Amino acid sequence: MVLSVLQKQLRVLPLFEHATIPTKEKFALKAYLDHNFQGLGVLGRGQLFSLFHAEHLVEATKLYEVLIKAETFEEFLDLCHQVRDFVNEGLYVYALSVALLHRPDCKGVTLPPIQEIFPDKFVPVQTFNHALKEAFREPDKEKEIIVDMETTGNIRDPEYNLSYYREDIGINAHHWHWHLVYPATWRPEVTGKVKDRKGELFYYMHQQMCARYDCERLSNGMPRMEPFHDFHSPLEGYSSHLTSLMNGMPYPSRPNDLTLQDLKEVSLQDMERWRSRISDAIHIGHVQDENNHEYLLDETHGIDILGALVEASHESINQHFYGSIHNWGHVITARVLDPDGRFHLNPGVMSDTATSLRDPIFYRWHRFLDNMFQDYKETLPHYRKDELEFPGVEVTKVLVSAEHANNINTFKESAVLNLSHAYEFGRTGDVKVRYNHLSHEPFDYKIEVENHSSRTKPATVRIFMAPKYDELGNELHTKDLRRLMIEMDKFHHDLHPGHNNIVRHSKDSSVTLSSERTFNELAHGEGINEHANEYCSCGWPDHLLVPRGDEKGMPFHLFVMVTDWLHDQVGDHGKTGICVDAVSYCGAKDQLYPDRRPMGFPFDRSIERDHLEEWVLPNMRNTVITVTYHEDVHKEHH
Ligand code: CUO
Repeated sequence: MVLSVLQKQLRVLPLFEHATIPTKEKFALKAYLDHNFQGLGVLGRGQLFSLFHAEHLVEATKLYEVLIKAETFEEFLDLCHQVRDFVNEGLYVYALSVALLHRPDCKGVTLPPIQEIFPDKFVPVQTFNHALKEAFREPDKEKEIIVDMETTGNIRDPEYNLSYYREDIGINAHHWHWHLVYPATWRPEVTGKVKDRKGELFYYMHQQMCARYDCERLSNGMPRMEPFHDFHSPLEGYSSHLTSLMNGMPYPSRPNDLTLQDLKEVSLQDMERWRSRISDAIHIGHVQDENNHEYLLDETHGIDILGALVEASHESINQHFYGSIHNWGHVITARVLDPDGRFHLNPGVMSDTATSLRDPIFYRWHRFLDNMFQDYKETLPHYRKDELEFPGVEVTKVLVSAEHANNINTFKESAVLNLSHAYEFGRTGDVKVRYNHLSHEPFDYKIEVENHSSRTKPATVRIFMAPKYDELGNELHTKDLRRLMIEMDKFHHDLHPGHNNIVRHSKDSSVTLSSERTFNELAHGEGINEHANEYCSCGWPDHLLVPRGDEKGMPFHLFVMVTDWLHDQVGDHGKTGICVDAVSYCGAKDQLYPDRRPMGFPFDRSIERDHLEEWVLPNMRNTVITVTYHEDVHKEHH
């Protein structure tokens, strides 16, 4: 019960109801009386909190560390009550969420969906307005009201074709939760918890988001994205139609052809300097800390070191020298309309992890960073045969079983989002928004494997997909193909001697979140479950597991590889069973990343053959399947 009180702390509405008007003096007094509050209350209420902005992060880190370190649960709760009326609203929700995820006495508490806490970060303002009007017009105050989500553009902007994807509520919520689980400023020495391979996961999760975006572009007949590469080139425009509930001002729209400007905190020249220092380090093969101590970018740790350096996170070897190129990239892009703050505009969507995926520049920016990571991967040798093979194991057949064999159907599905937890409509009936999202039919992978030995062999099954053809209809070669390979699933399976039939359902994917409970379900106690099905709200949405494909049936490679689990395992997977639902992109909470291989293996390094078929070994199998999009089919989400 106490835990559900805590979940309700995350409701934004009461933040307005109870807030005494905070004054600097009042807070200064509070900070003076209690050292816990020193350094808090810096970011004003109503300002948009950005967890890419160094100063905001310092304050948020201070708060979540205080909350995590509170010795008893009562003390923790008391601190929450004391601070919520004084600190910035967004910063409070972020810090409390991080604390909830990491306090041992909050085990089993499920975070409410961020889209219900801050629907203004997910729903266009004209839809809010529409909902308000309907709520006002309807005399029966108990009646539920549902309005349809408005669009944010039209097809005169070719990028609008992808808006259903970029503005999808599930992927934006995933991104918010990912950054909660992996705060850039996480200090294991203070919190007592090490986040295994955090830098590498930063690289891999964002690499996969870019790969998935390009699969979606090709599905829509669009060329793959053009990576960002020049800090002085004009940018494409974007309008999110979002307005902040916190301060009533829009996330500004960016017209076409603006160029990035210096901020007082960081200049474009700083960014360019950091880029060349990182690039030099990659080519020399080591980075150096502030004492000129060198760290090799070797096969085992190189990518983890680089991920932390590029982000930059607390683990960066030398933030002073290599900067914080990724985080400032978000901020500098978000502030392109008001770089010196003279107009008091909100920053654009790029500054917020719950909104940044909406903007086409997000993917181009992250692809630019990914190109650096790939430069490093290019310095590593190709995988040798003995690193790829699994002697005595042969994958003989792979089939996707759905309505039609080796075809997956996709379509649009509608779902609803409740606005009533964040917005006061003056009625008891809920006010909801109906929106459409892409989805796919459920399917099974049927994989036949021969174990030619006489012993049971524990195995890891790895499944990837990538489009067969590029935007011009040419077959993709491994050089480009490997960067489009999206992870679909990865799981453990014991191979008995002889013939094995493996059946795996799409819902069980290690990439996706199995389900998400709404605020109302949580309020009825369904969110607290200390024994089973615990998860941390981080995970790719199941409805976007499969790229859209096209109306004709778009060919995709379905690549299956079986490796030796005895080699892959890390020793403690499954130890506690907390948050192990979507491990591929989110890791396993408080555990080692449950796969010893480099993330993205075997496609993380360049492949010496042009054609996938020439490279596959008996423990791999490549099958071509189709993904068919049905414009006319429309389903309700249950
Ligand atoms: Cu997740 Cu740039 O880190 O968005």
